[in-house]
Amino acid sequence: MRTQVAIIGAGPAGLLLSQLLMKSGIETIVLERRSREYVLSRIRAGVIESGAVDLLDKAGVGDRLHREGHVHDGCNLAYDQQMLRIDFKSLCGDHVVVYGQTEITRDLYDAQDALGANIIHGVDDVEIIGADTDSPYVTFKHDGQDKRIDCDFVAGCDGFHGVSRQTIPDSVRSEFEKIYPFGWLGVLSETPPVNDELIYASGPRGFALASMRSPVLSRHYIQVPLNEKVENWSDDAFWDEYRKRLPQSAAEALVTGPSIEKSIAPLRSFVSEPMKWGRLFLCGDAAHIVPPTGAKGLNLAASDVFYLWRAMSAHYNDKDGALIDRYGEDALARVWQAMRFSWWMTRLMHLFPDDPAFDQRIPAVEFAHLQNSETARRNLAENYVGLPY
Ligand code: RFL
Ligand code: PHB
Repeated sequence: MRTQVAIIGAGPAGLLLSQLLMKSGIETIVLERRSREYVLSRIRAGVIESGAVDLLDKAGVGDRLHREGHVHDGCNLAYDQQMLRIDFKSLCGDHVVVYGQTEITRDLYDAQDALGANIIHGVDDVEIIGADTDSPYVTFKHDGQDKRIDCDFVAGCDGFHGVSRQTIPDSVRSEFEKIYPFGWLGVLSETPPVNDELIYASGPRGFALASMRSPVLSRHYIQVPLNEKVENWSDDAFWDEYRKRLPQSAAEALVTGPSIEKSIAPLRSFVSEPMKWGRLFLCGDAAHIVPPTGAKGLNLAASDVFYLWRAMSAHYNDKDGALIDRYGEDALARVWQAMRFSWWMTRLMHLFPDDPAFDQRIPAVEFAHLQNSETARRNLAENYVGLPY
């Protein structure tokens, strides 16, 4: 087989890249380890920056998002029962849209089907060969047979556990990592949200987040120790703890019900550099992970895809290779901004019980500063809604 761009991974990064490239007249083949049903069953992000919405519109997959997604002009921080609204609209004239990653993935699959995309599911043993030469290729197993795709470029969109990043030799690659001493226990339930906007709550029992997908579908998270097991959390135990961590008005509004998904995700900050090695380009979680507190994971995958699509369009359609050479620098500049913000918001809102007493005093004064200073709130708002591409 031969194509122009071989894409490893059919998560949001891989599917969106394939969709944008195909619409620009560039050929792709997407290789995905899992089945389509599995990819579509993953419950993940829910807050979409308006820059990512614009990109989904450019890809021709924004219609359902505009119909069914919910525009949020603000969010709330609660600190020991005190609520502070961050009014995105008045502070920076922008908003975010609440629309599940699962729905975005479904919209992308539908759009890719309509374009006749070649997405091969259930592949094993993917290897990227010759990425530092002019004739790279990808080998893999499918239906028990060895296969090979020759291509111009390889896009590594295969998430944190994929093979693409490992293809870059250790001598070239630098990794920057911070592991946090807790995870998020998340529950999805067919119940109305406790509030019409998100509430990020910090208090003596730890962090909680009240989020949502729709007026009848809610997403809830609590901070739990890193070694916690999901089996130890019955629905009742979750709701009891969650209620205790929410501000009173939200706790009173809480409607509980059976969980339809429950899982624990560890929190980490991670960046691998470079994001371009020869003809291999990393996009999304393959190159970086943020703790979910700033809602940036999926949004960063989208901005990487934007830079790569722009670069490849210039290369194929305008015969201009300058943006291809700069892809890594362009993407990483925005990645590090989101790293800083996600780390800062994680420090602000969570308990770090093993930190020195000095460090533990800082979040309360940060919160007081946010309450007293419009400049501080604007800083938060501008980062939360997403820095420009
Ligand atoms: P994905 O979504 O992980 O997709 C990568 C795809 O590559 C496939 N794959 C391979 N395919 C072929 N060969 C291989 N060797 C392969 N190895 C892997 C995988 O099966 C998969 O289909 O990465 P992508 O596209 O970069 O998208 C990034 C986002 O998914 C991610 O940033 C966010 O979902 C992060 N994230 C969250 N972000 C938020 O903003 N808010 C959240 O609430 C939130 N919750 C989460 C999350 C990520 C989680 N993960 C990864 C464990 C909750 C979880 C559980
Ligand atoms: C979610 O709804 O899953 C969500 C929202 C905001 C975050 C993280 C996750 O910061």
